[in-house]
Amino acid sequence: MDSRSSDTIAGPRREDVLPDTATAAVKIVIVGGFGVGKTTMVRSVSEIRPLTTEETMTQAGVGVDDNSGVESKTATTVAMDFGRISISEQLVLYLFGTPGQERFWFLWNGLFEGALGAVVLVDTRRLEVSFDVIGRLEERGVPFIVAINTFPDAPRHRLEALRAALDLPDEIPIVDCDARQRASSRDTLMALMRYLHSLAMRRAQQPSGR
Ligand SMILES: Nc1nc2c(ncn2[C@@H]2O[C@H](COP(=O)(O)OP(=O)(O)OP(=O)(O)O)[C@@H](O)[C@H]2O)c(=O)[nH]1
Ligand SMILES: [Mg+2]
Repeated sequence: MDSRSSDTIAGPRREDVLPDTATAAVKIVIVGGFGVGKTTMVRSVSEIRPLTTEETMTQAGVGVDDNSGVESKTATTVAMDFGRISISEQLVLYLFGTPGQERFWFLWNGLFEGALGAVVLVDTRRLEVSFDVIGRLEERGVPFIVAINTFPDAPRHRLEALRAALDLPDEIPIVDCDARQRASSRDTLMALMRYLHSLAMRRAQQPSGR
């Protein structure tokens, strides 16, 4: 039989194979309102070909989906994004991007399951879409940082003003990012990992161990 026949299943690409040195894997969710750049971030930073579930936005969504502020958007995530990045030879992050349209938010609970932490992407032109997102993470007890995804015409707020508007405690880091840039997305994930590390250290130092 011709070994190159069309029904031959290709093996994994070399860059998709997890290195033998990887000893720890962590689940991270990238969450935020509609069109804040979640899929863009997973795409820019993933070392494997990311899995995305984007569908074209059609007239059927008019009146159902809220696309105010991002009217030019033509596709939206309907289930999740998935990617992977190795932070070191040992540590691998599995990235799950959530859908932003409210009618798909019921999927979030499954995506939050087992997550060590989250990045909340925020578009300062539409801060209000972040309120519910942050509320849900707080309800589920998933630690998170906030990343301001800088769109060209977005207003620049002082950090304290932003913290007050989002009602964030002082300890929660707020970072700037450009989700289209791999280095910037990676820096954002590193900021989350540092925050998670500091939380774990603080918990370990508590006498009760809680
Ligand atoms: N200027 C700028 N544009 C961005 C940035 N990040 C994303 N975009 C653009 O914003 C649009 C929306 O990005 P997506 O990644 O689809 O947003 P999303 O949060 O996954 O959207 P939903 O899944 O529909 O909620 C795309 O056209 C991106 O090219 C950024 O950092 N700067
Ligand atoms: Mg998306």
